[in-house]
Amino acid sequence: MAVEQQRFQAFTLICFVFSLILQSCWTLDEEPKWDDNGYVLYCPCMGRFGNQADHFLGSLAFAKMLNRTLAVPPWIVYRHHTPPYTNVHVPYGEFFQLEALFSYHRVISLEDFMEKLAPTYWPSGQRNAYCFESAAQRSADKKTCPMKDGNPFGPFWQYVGVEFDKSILFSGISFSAYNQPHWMKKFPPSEHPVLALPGAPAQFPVIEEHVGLQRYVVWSNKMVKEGEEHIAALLTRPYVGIHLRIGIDWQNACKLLKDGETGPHFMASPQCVGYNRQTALPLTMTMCLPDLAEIRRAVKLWVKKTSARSVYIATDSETHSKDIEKLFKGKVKVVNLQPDSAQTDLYILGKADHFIGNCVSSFSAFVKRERDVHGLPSSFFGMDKPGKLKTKEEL
Ligand SMILES: Nc1nc2c(ncn2[C@@H]2O[C@H](COP(=O)(O)OP(=O)(O)O)[C@@H](O)[C@H]2O)c(=O)[nH]1
Ligand SMILES: *[C@@H]1O[C@H](CO)[C@@H](O)[C@H](O)[C@H]1NC(C)=O
Ligand SMILES: [Mg+2]
Repeated sequence: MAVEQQRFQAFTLICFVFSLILQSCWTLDEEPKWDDNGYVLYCPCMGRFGNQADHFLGSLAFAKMLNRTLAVPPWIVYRHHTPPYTNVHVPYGEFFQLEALFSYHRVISLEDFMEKLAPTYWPSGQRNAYCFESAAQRSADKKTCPMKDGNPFGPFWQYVGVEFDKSILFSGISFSAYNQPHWMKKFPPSEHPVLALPGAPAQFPVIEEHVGLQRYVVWSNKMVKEGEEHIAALLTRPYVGIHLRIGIDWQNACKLLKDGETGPHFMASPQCVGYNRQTALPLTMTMCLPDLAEIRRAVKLWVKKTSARSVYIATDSETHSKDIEKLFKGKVKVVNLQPDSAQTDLYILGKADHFIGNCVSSFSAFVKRERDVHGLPSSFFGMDKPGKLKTKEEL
């Protein structure tokens, strides 16, 4: 009996301690602590996923530079041709692990920031918008930041649940490391706890210094599971993944290059021509908009080099799968999924044994950066060896 009772007491004690631990974990999880060094908020309001990802890396670096917590925004997905025909705001954690960012810098999801911190520490009535004077020039009184003007700006802050009370303008300052002291002096966190910006505090394309931050962008378990299932079901290794960026918007973009209205630095192209403007390699039309002949040439080359048994085609429009199949007389399986979510394509391309991307595309750039982190090989249409002028291929 006494033994029974002792056991019972020990059990209660253990339960009690356990519940305390659970409780404190729970409270930690429920109540993130306010950061006295302040926050950076921004709208990923420029471009689609690839552009937003480039901007994300720069913004992460900017927040770290100011030692402010980054409120990580959702991805803006434009669904104008499929239901619900509006912008969808996808929390960062749906695609990637928020926790993986912690090893670089302090972050919180913008959704959590709004739900758990904003009501107490950034209440309505104290919500300042920060923007360049030049941006405010477009407003009626020339002094108001255009935070919610038009799409995607309006729907974004609507989703976040923010009305801005006041605008604070700045000029003659950039987001580069050189300006760090200026930012600290101009906007000390004690007086400006939350820097809310209409766009990313970063450049497009991502600067060379920040390319490596890709290592902290780690797929969510959900994406890994889904992606791995597709790979297992559809593909036989080794497989070559290709990104065909050839749709009508891209044809129009590449016209600028054709018409000589842009130099070798055009959108994401520094990833293959080099970041230095003085030493950048030429950017050719084939690199921007590969024709069928180039697509066939490159696929054939890399399938042969890697002894690939399948080819995965991700595309913004046509797949050219019949033409590619013909190259191998049925010996190589040619797969395209045309998934509902572009991230599925990104995942599968990222895991390929070889990747052929489009040098000018930031969608390709995302894949290239991720593969570089993991030491996986990539090339581009029109450039078999990134960063090298001509390649003597021994096919
Ligand atoms: N699923 C899928 N979508 C693509 C593909 N290529 C382009 N897209 C879509 O087109 C968008 C292109 O915009 P962005 O990501 O900014 O890259 P960029 O315009 O090529 O620099 C992507 O975000 C996708 O929504 C592709 O291969 N697969
Ligand atoms: C950066 O911010 C963190 C959290 O607020 C703080 O603990 C740390 O001391 C700060 N670092 C510097 C260099 O100010
Ligand atoms: Mg784009």
